[in-house]
This record gives sequence, structure tokens and C-alpha cells, in this order.
Amino acid sequence: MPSQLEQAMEALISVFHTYSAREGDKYKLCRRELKDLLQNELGEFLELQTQKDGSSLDKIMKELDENGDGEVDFQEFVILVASLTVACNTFFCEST
Ligand SMILES: [Ca+2]
Ligand SMILES: [Ca+2]
Repeated sequence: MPSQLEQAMEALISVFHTYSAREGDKYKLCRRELKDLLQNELGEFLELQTQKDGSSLDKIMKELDENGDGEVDFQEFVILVASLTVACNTFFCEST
């Protein structure tokens, strides 16, 4: 029986691949795949973020694309999830 954290990690990987495999390179998210993933899977979190700093998809994409190949690979995606998680934790701590 995997732990809660292990399940979360598995979920992270499977969500990424669900979207990244849609078109082009199946291990990377193109702009459209990233947009769908963010809207469908991170809508609520992202709304919190965008309200705070008014960031658009292009800005998010640019920030995430560390190696500048125009797509977001898993490593770059994990950075987004990690930073959103940190932001949520801060929000959680501040609101309690
Ligand atoms: Ca892809
Ligand atoms: Ca990239």
C-alpha cells in the first residue's frame, strides 16, 4: 500500500503524461498542453496566483521553460508544482 505522498507523486507523473502525450513530443508540454493542464488541473490554485501577480499563460510558460526550448518537460513542471505548493502552504498558514 503506497503512502499518501507516494500516491501524490504517482498522480503528479500520471497527470503530466496525460497532457504531454497529446501532441508533438510526448514527454513535453507544448503551450496548448500546458494551458489545458493548468486550466483543468490547477484552475483553483492558479486563480489564486494570477489574482496575486496577474500572470498570464505566456509569462508562466516563459518562467517555467528553463532551457528555452519552448516546451515544458517534467523537471520544469515539477518546479511549478513545487512553487505552487509552497504558495499554497503560505496561504494556508496565513489564513489559519
Ligand atoms: Ca507534447
Ligand atoms: Ca523546456
